[in-house]
Amino acid sequence: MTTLYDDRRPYDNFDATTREWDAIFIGGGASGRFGSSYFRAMGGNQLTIEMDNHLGGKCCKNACVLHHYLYEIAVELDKARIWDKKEYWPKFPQKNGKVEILPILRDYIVGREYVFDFMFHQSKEQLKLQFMLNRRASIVDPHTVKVEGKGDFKTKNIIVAAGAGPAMPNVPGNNLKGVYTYANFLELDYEPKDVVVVGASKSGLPWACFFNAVGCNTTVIEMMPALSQFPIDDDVRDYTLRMMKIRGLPVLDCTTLVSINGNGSVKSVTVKGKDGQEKTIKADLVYLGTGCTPRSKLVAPLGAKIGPKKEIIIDKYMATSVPGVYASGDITGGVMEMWKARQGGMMAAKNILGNPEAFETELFADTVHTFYETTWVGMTEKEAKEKVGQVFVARMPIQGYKNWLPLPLCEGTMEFAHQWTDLSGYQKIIYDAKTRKFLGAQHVGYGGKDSFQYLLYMIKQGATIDDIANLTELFINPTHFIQLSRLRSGMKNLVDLG
Ligand code: KPC
Repeated sequence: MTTLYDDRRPYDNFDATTREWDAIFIGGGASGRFGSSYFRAMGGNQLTIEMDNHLGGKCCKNACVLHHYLYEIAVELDKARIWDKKEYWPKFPQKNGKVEILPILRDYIVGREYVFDFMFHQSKEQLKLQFMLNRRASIVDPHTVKVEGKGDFKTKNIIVAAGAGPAMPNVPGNNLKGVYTYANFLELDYEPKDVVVVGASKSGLPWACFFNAVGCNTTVIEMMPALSQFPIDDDVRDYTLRMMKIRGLPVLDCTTLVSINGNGSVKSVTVKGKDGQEKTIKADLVYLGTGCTPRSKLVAPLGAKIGPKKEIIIDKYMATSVPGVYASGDITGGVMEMWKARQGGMMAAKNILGNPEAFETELFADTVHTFYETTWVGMTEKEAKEKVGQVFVARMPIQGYKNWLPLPLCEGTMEFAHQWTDLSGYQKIIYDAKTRKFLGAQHVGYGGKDSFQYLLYMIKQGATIDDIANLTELFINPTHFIQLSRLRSGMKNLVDLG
C-alpha cells in the first residue's frame, strides 16, 4: 500500500490567491481540525496550519489512539494470562518470559500511517479544508500569521489550537535514556524488564497495565492518594485498585519521585514514600504520566493573558484577552480531553461566525483505563448525600449476598462472571430519592463508557428513574442501569437496590 501524500515534506492545500482569510487555525489537531470543519461548514473561509506531518494531532500520532491500543492489548493479554490453564484458551504468548513490546509498537506505527492518510483524505476531499502540513506558524499581530517558508497571511481572526506537550517532573535524571512519555514512547528500542510509572493518572495507568500485562515487573508511584483526583466513590476506587493488585500491579500512593538514577541510562528511581522514608526501586524504564503543558508561547508576541499552568486564558466564548484571537483545546489548560478540544473548536467557529454560544465545560463524563474502564458521570453517592440528602442507589454486585454472585453479567465479562466473578466489574447509579432525578453513575467494566456520553445528556435534561426505566435495553448490556432502575421504579419511596 502507498500513502496518499509524502508526509516528510511540507504539503500545501490552499487557494494562494486568497488575500484575507476569515480565520486561520494554528494547529490541525482535534481542536483545529474540528473547528476548521465547522467553520467551513458554516460558510467561513479558513486556513489551517499544522507544524507536524499530519492532521489529527497527537491523538492518532502517539496519545489517545496509542493509549487505547495498549489498553486493548493489556486486556487481551490479561484475559489470556488468567485463562491460560483452560483447555479451550490458546496458551499465553510469551518469549523469554514476557511478551515483546517492540513488535506491538512496530504494528502501531505501520497502522498509524493509514490513519494519517484518512485524516488527510477526509479533510481535503470530504470536508474541503484548506491546510498546510509540516509548516510552522507564528503570530505577528492579531491579523497576521507568518508561515515558515511561505510568508505572511492576513486574517480577520486567529484560533490558536496548538495543543500541549508532555510535562516533565523537574528531578535529576529526567533526561536519561529510558525515560519515556507518550511523546517518545514509540522510539523505544529495547525490551524493558523493570518499569516504574510515575502518575496513577489517566495517562499513566493504561501504560502501567500494559507493561504489567506484557510481563514487566511494574510499579506505579503517585504523589496523591491513589485515584483521589477522580470524582468516584470509595467503593469504585477500591474495586479499581484491587483489580490492579490482583494482577500484581502495586500503586505506591502519597509517594513522590525524588530522582531518576543511572549512568547514561536508567537503572533505578528514588522515591519518598508515605512514611517519609526514601527508597530505591530498580528500573530500566521510567514512564512519566505526569500531564501536559500548553504550548502557549505562541501567543507571547500578542501579550495574551496566560494562566499559572501556562494555559491561554479564554472566556466561555473561546476568546482570549486579545480581540480577534481565540484559543481552543489543550492549549487552554484544564481538562485535556477530546470532547473539549473538538467541541471547543466548534464553539470558536460558531462564535466567530455570529452564532454565539457559551461553552459549558463543568459537567462531563470521564474514564480512566486500567485493565478495565472506570467511567463516571455526575455526582458521586457521597456528594449526592451531601447535596440532596436522601439518595437512592442501585449497585451491582450487591453487598451481603452469601452465595456465588455471577453479576454484573456483562458483555466482556461473561467468563469472569461464570468462573471468577470478583473480576466481573462494579457499577452503580445514583438518584435523588425525593425528586427521583438521575444524579450520577459509575462503572468498572468494558464498553460501558460509550453509554456515559448519553447518560451525561440525560442528567442535563433532568431525567428521572422512571425515564431510565422506560428506556429499551440492548441486552446483554455492559451497564445494567436500565434494568436495575426498572426493578425499583414502581416504588414510591425508593429503597436502595445494592
Ligand atoms: C481516527 C480518530 O478518531 C483518531 S485521531 C482523531 C483526530 S481528530 O479527528 O482530528 O480529532
